[in-house]
Formats: sequence, structure tokens, C-alpha cells
Amino acid sequence: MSTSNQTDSYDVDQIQVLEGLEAVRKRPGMYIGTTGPRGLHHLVYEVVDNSIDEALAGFCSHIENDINEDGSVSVTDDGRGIPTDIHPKTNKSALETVLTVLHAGGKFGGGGYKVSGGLHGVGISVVNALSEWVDATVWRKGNIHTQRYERGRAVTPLEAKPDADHSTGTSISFMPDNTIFTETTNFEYNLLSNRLRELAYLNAGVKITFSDRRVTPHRIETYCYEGGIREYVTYMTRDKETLHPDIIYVEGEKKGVQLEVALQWCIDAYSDTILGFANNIRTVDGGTHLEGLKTVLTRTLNSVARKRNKIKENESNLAGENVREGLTAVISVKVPEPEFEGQTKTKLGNSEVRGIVDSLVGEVLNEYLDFNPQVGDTIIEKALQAFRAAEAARRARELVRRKSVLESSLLPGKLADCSSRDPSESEIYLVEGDSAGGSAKQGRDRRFQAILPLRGKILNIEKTDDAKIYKNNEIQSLITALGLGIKGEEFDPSQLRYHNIVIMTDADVDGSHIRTLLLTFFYRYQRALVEQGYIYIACPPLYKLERGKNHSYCYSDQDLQEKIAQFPANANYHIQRFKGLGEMMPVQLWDTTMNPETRRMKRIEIEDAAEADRIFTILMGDRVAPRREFIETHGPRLNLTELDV
Ligand code: 0RA
Repeated sequence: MSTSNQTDSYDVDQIQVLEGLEAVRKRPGMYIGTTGPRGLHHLVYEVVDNSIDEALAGFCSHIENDINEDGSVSVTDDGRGIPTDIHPKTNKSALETVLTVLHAGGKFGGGGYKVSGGLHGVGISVVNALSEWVDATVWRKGNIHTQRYERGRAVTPLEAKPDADHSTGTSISFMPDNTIFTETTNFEYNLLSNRLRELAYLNAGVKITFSDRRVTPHRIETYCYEGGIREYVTYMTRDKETLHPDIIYVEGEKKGVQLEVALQWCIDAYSDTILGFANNIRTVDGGTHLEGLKTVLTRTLNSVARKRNKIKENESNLAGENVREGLTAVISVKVPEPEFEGQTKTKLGNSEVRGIVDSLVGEVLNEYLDFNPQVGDTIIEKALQAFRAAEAARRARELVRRKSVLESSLLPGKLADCSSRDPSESEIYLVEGDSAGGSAKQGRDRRFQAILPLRGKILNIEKTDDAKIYKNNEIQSLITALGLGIKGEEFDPSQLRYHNIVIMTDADVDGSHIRTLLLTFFYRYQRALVEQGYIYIACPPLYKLERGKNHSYCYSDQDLQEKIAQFPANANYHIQRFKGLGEMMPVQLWDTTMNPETRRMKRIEIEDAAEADRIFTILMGDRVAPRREFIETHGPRLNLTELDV
């Protein structure tokens, strides 16, 4: 009786197994999200996760990943090896169970919990189901065990041969099934290497190697970080100036939740970069671990600031974003039963994690700031600066807003407006200096061309300070003249008073400087203007070339040389070099630079403005090293304007 029962239940198990893997093949999306490239790469992560778990359990120190010549992938570790003994009830080895029974993996988690979760953690059987073939090799107890599977089914019995080498480990090789992954079965090196590097940062001391054997010579990389997420933060801040010498590091465990946090504030950073992970999965949409971290940072730094009388009794607290200004951080939690929320399942939902992070980080951070008072002071000082800047920016914004509400019809006095009220045919020239402004006013077609003279030196905006920018008179004139809103407000093209915004500056160092400032302003404060192609640079000529009664204008040195080369050898000619726009007669300015029929203009692309922003940061920033480097590489050309045609 009992024997036949066993047989029955075995058959039933067999049927369930086949139905399970058949379900995976029928609806792969349910298990791996997509059958596109993302899902394909998922297969690798799924297999690697099992080896990572073995490493986290303390039994594995090296995981080797290979893209083989035929495009298959092998993941090999030096762990204990997946058990190969036959279970009397199912008549199957643990290996075969893990590979063929949906969700069986967790049961073999070695007593602890399986760390992989969320997107991954569906189990290695899913990889088996979606592979044309899988070759499993286990080194264990002096034997080498092998078994082959095709589309989820074992096609050979588990074979054991004595192994002279008594080391242990597991190797899983698989070829993705091209009838499932119809789009592509081609693994992308960079995608895999990024994830493997990330895993090495997240699991300190685990050595991960990665090779691509599809290319000759083979490409091989090794990732191993003894410092774990601390090294990750060091890497992310490599180009920045740190505010404290050591990374602040928190490690702990509470109620089965493991936590690691690495924090580094930098002087020359004005936003924050915080990467969150739960069970080795990047939680792009945040969640309770990040909430806990943000809360405890804000509370701890406010309390220290009050204790040290940096914030007076009647003053308000620092806001979270003030405290985080300049912070680079990685937080990694390992949760026994993770709940992943949201459309993409990349937000950690476990509510108990919030308090655990709060209390573990709070303890360490308080102690750290007690022992390193000067570090605490500099962090608080930076947060206070951020706070004051935000306050000033808010007041300045209100000022601008009030102005534009109360005096909406009151355009800046310096603006020589055009008569047209149709923005689509109107142009505004932003001109450097009053004298060039004068020429432009006389030379323009007042019907559709407006002129706004700006004083370059006054425009010189320091650093990244919003408040100063809004207080700047020239910027306020510019904002009102254009009819623009302010930073952060959505761009409303119907408010824009001119559809061509033309920056017209001298072709010298100062001119190029002002152009950089203006482009940076547009890039930071109303990027949509650049993106939607409203910004132009006027191209005034550098020379007037006269020969007899004829004359022409040259827009570059090369242009000049070419024109001269066409003259007979003995020709008499005269070259006039324009040192600035102010030197041109109004009619010359019209003919050469402003007349839509004959002028040249360069429309600014977003990359130009981004480059201006980068140059601006380097030229204006506090840091000497990149500035020197920049001047050394770009110095001689800077005069000739990085951004011109
Ligand atoms: C559970 C128990 C044991 C090994 C493993 C899991 C294991 C699984 C995988 C998956 C990939 N590599 C792996 N390495 C090990 C063995 C327990 C024992 O030997 O006592």
C-alpha cells in the first residue's frame, strides 16, 4: 500500500513539475518580466544570485562568469556544491529538484533565507525552463557530478565520477532558448559587467570574474572590493572634494534585517546621490529603507546643531534636502521577506525596515559626530549654507513673481522693444555693453527686432547660488523681457515674448565669457528654451576686406585667408579688424549680423548648453585641480570661443 502510494505521489509530483515548467514556457513574462533583452539578462542574474547566496552564507569566495564562444553563459562558484543525494520520496536529487521544481530553490537556502528577491528570486528552474539546454556540474565529496537538461527536462541521468581534486563548487551553463527570446539571445557585455561590478560592491570581499570568450583575445575582468559599499562611495566621489576624511559607515542587524550604510559629504556638490538596495536589488523607486535613512539624517543633524547652538531656539529646523546637500550614500539592506512594490517592483515596502534603519544609523551617527566634532560642524555649516541659500532663493523668487505680477506691463527700461506683438516673428538680441547696444538699436529692423543691452561684468554669477542669480539686475531684466517664469516652474511657451533669442557678443575673451554665462543660465533655469530651439548665437564678422570699390566681410581667419588667396598676387587691399561690435557702423551690423537675408546664426543645441554649463562650473567653481586641467587642455582655444560654429 504504502509503496504504491509513494509511486502515485511521485507520478503526481512529476506531472506537477512538468506543468510548472510548462507554465513558465507558456507565459515567460510572468516570471522574468519580458522576453526582450532585459529578461534575457535576467537569466544570468538569477543564476548568479544563487552563488551570491552561497557566498553570503560564508561558503563561497569566488564566482566566475563566462560568456562562452557559442553565446551560452556559465556561472561557476567554489561553494559547497548543490547537494546531489537522491531524496527517497521524490527519487530525485536535490540538484534536479532545484532545476526542475518551480520555487524549490529557497528550501535549499542552507538554513538562512534567500537573499535574492523581487525581480529575481524566481528560482533557477525558470532559467532551466527557458533554456535550450542546461549543463549542471557539481564538485562534491570527491566526485564530479554532471547532468544535462533540455527545455527544462533532464535528458541524462545524474552521473558521478571520482574527482582527483577534492575541491567543491557548482557550475551552471545554459543556452537561452531562441524560440522564447525571439528578439535576441545575444548577451551584452556592458550590461552584465555593470551588474556584476555592482554585486561585488554590495558583497564585500566576494571575488567576481567575468570573461567574454566570444572575442579574441578574450576579455576578462575581476571585481573584488574588500571595502564593499565604502569603496562604491569612494568611486562615486572620486572627482569631488570630500568634506570629511573617512566615509561614515554603519553596519548592523536587527530583527533579522541586515543593514549597511556608507555616507560621504562633499564640499563641491550641491545635490545628493543616494543609492538604495534591498537584497542586492537596486531600489530605483526608494522605499522604507531610504525613508528611514532620510529621517534619521535630518533628525540627528538638527539635534546636534541645536546642541551646539548652531540653530537658536527661535530658529527653524534644517530641511532634509539641506542636510543632504552634497551627500553621496549607499544603503543596502537584506530583508528575510522582502515586499517589493510599484509598477517595476523596485520600491521596498517592508514597514519595519524604516525604524530599524533609523535606530541603527542614529546610534552610530550620533556617536561618530560626538567623537569627530569638527566633522559634525562642517556638515552642519554646509547644511546651514544650503538652508540660507534656499531661503534667499525663495525670497528672490517671490520678488520676481511679485514684480512680474504687479509690473507685468513694465518691461526693463533698457529694453528697446520691437513693435510686433507676435512672438513667432519677434527676435530679441542680447547684446553685450551699451555701445554695442547703441549700434544694434540703430541698425535693427524695429518692426520685429528688440535689443536688450546687458552688462557683462555685472552678470558674473558666482558658483551655483540661486539666490544671487535672481537678485542680479541683469538676470531680472532678462527674465521680464522674455516673459519667462522662474526656475522649477513649467515652461509655458505661450508666455515667451520672442521666438528667436539671439546672444550677440564680441568675438573676444569677455564676449565668450558672457556667452558662457548666458548659456549656463538658460541651461539651468529654463532648459526647455534650449531644448525647443529658441536660443541662437549671432555670428558677427571678424574682418572687413576692401579692395578698390569692393568689400566683403570675413567670419573667421580661414575665411579671410581664402578670400585673400583669390586676389591677384600684386593686388592692393585693406583689412579692417573689428575689435568689438561697438566699432561697427549700425548699417554694417545690420548687413553682416542682423539681416535675416544675409546673416549667419548658430542655433544652440542642448549639448552646447551642457558644455557651457560644464565650462562655467570649472571656471567658477572652488576646485583648483579641474580648473587647471581645463585651462591646460583648452587654454589656447578658449579665447577663440569653445562654442562657436
Ligand atoms: C543548499 C545546501 C548546500 C549547498 C547549496 C544550497 C548551494 C546552492 C547553490 C546554487 C549555486 N551554487 C550553490 N552552492 C551551494 C549544501 C549544504 C551542505 O553541503 O551541507
